[in-house]
Amino acid sequence: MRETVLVVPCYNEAARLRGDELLALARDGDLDLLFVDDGSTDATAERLAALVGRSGGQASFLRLERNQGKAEAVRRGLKRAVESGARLVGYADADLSTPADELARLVGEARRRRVQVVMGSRVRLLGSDIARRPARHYLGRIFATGASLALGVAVYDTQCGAKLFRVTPVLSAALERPFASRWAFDVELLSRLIARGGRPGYTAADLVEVPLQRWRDVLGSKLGILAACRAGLDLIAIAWRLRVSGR
Ligand SMILES: Nc1nc2c(ncn2[C@@H]2O[C@H](COP(=O)(O)OP(=O)(O)OP(=O)(O)O)[C@@H](O)[C@H]2O)c(=O)[nH]1
Ligand SMILES: [Mg+2]
Repeated sequence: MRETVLVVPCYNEAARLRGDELLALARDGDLDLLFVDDGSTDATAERLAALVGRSGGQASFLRLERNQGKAEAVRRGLKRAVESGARLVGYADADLSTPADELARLVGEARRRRVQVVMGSRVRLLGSDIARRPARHYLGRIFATGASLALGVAVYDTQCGAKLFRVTPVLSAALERPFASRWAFDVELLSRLIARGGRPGYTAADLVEVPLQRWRDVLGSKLGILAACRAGLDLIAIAWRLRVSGR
């Protein structure tokens, strides 16, 4: 595999998957794609097989037999990418909510900067085009405040599905066991990466958020109000675990 591998978790994405744009990103950005078919029951597997077939060896896919949720799909993909010898790994949503050119910019930042983690951040600045439904935006602000309190690090947006990680022993250790949270796993992953107590890990200076110029809320999200509530509970559980057992 190439030095940079982008994991794309896919659950019933036959309709939303932006296959050609992802392949173009791989070609132009000199990276490999690893699709994780998360037990899809629609035509996702067929679409992925076709994409892999015309990727010139730049895409592969991992199939999970039953649906395990985005957290486990991403973890399994990242683990596979690390084991394949990649030096920089990351993940992005199949619907390209974070557009391909923005992903390319994040990859560039991660390659260039001396940091361990680069995260896309949906900051609504004048001059940028972050199209999110108002309810999502405000719920997101509440969630980010909770995430910052839980982590003890000020972070604007933990839930944007575009992140890159330098491959280090700290990252490998963080991917070892499944996440306890299904919907707040990005926060749980960060909690595993940040040094705490005597455990080695990153400081806030090792992590950067890059404000995105463009981001789109793509219809067809499978994240409903129930999942949003569960994400809140997940956050409380993460904060609790950090305070009580330090991990
Ligand atoms: N919802 C969901 N997504 C999954 C699952 N497994 C993998 N994914 C992938 O995770 C990515 C994000 O899915 P979305 O349903 O858009 O959820 P989201 O982006 O976290 O939330 P929204 O802000 O509502 O769009 C997509 O690439 C999905 O295919 C799963 O079990 N459930
Ligand atoms: Mg989405």
